[in-house]
Amino acid sequence: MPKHLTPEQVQRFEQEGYLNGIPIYSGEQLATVRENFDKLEQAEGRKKCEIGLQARHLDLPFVWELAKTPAILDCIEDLMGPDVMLLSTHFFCKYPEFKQSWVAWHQDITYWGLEPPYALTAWYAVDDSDVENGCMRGIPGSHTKGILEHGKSAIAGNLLSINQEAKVGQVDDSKIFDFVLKAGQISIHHGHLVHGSNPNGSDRRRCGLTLRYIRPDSKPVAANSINKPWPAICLRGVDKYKHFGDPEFQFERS
Ligand SMILES: O=C(O)CCC(=O)C(=O)O
Repeated sequence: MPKHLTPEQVQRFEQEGYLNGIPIYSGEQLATVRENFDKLEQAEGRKKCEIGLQARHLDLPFVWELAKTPAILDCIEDLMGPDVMLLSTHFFCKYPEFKQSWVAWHQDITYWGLEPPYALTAWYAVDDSDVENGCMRGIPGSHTKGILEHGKSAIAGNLLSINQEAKVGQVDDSKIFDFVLKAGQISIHHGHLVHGSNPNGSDRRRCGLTLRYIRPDSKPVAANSINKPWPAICLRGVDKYKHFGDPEFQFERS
């Protein structure tokens, strides 16, 4: 039996490549994450917060706590098995004043330099995320089609690290899934799922924290899109491969 998901959810994930609307935090925990992010935003500035906050679980306890939240890890374990490593964390924050910012269609795993190329992302909604403020969107079932060719986007404002864009051709709007989430919920997507997001057309912030998980057998074999070694760490089960060095934390972690 799965630990957190239903067998139907596990099956749906296999078919569609994603799950949506899984409640994780509410009440005080939800508010604490939001307060912590608001402070971080004040300290770092909004431009940096768009996509400049990578691997901050190494210096911010609230990000570390989220990454190892048992309910999230239970879901990940249900989908990938008992050995779970955190590859990294990355905020994606879209503000009303940066009207051009969007995320082109892409598959996460393309530029991560991992072999086997397998990863899952839990996208934690710090804020409510909906069609108006540019929630994530994805193409159901696209994770089964292998890795597509990626080129450069011709449209300004693509937040992805090297302006990558998957060559998906014309996508039928009626087939696209919108990841509408309430703050405190997560979606989970497969590393091969084609996904992206539109600009924020509202007057509200849309902040999400991506938590990237892999199995210990995935090995870093090529350069990656963050241009430094992944700060991967085992959170569940056993890492018998030791493909990654121990990341340095800037606080006494529990
Ligand atoms: O948050 C977004 O708009 C996009 C997130 C994304 O592309 C990802 O999780 O890889």
